[in-house]
Amino acid sequence: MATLTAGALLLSGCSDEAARFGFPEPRSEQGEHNLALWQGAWWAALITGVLTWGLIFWAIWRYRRRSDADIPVQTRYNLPLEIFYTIAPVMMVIVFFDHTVTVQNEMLDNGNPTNVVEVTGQQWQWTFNHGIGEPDVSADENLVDDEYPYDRYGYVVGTGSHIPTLVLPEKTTTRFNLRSADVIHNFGVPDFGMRMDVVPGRVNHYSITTKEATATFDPNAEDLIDGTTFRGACYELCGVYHARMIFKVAIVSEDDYKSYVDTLAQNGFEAERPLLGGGKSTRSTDDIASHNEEEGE
Ligand SMILES: [Cu+2]
Repeated sequence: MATLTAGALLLSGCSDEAARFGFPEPRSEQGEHNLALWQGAWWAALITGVLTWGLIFWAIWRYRRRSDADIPVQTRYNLPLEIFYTIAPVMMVIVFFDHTVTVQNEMLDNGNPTNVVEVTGQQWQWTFNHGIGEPDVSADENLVDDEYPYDRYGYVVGTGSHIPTLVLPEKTTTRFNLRSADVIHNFGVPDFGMRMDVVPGRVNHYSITTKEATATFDPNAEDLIDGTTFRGACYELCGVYHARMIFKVAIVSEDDYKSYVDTLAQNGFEAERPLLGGGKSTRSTDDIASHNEEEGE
C-alpha cells in the first residue's frame, strides 16, 4: 500500500503527461473517453500488480524455512483460494470489457455533425475535401451513392513532398468520410485519441468534436496557418512510402475556417464533387499551402 501511495503521489506531483500515462492531451471531446479508459486500465493493472507482488513477498517471508530442521507447512489444496483466483480475473475481464464497449460506443457515436470532410487515402498521401456552404448531412445516409452533403468543395491534396494540413473549425462536430483509392490505409490523429481503417470499396466514418482553437488562419499573413498544430498519420502499413502519409491538423476559429475554405476555392482548388483519389488527386496544393509548412512546428 505504501508503494501505491508513493506511486500516486509521484504521478500527481509529476507533469500532466505522467498522470495521463503518456496519452496525449485530448483535443476532441471523444478523446477524453479514450483517455479515461487508458488511465483506468493502467490504475487497475497497477493496483492488481502491487497487491499481487505484495502477497508473493509476504508469503515468501512469512512462511520461510527458519532452521535446517524446520519444514514449512505443506499445503496442497486450498479450495476457497482457488475459486477466488479463478473468479477474480474473470470479474476483472468483464469490467474491462464493459468499459471498453462503453468507450467504443462513445468514440463511434456520430453525434450531430455540422461539418463533413471527405478524406481520401491514396498511395502515399491524403486528400481533404472541405465543403463550402451548409451541409445536407442526410446525403450521407447512403455512403456509396453519388450524393454528397455539399454542392461545392475546396480541397487540399498532399503529395510525397508536400505535407498537407487538415484545418478544422473549433468546438464543432466534424464527420470524416473515409475512402481509399487503392489499398487499406488508416486515418488517425493521436490528439483526438482516434483512428480508423480506410478500406477500398467501402466508406468508413467517424466524428470528432474539436475543442478550442490553437491556431489561426490568415490568407494575408506570411504564415497562412500559425499556432500549434497536431500530427496525423496513416496507421496501416500500406506500401513503400507509408511513412510519408503524415499530415498536420490545425484547429482554428469558425471564421478562420470559413476563410480557409474560401481561400482554397479562390485559388482554384474547388470542385463540385469531392476528389476521391486517382488521377486528379495528384494535383498539388503546394503553391497556396506550402509557404506556411516550413515555419510550422
Ligand atoms: Cu497509408
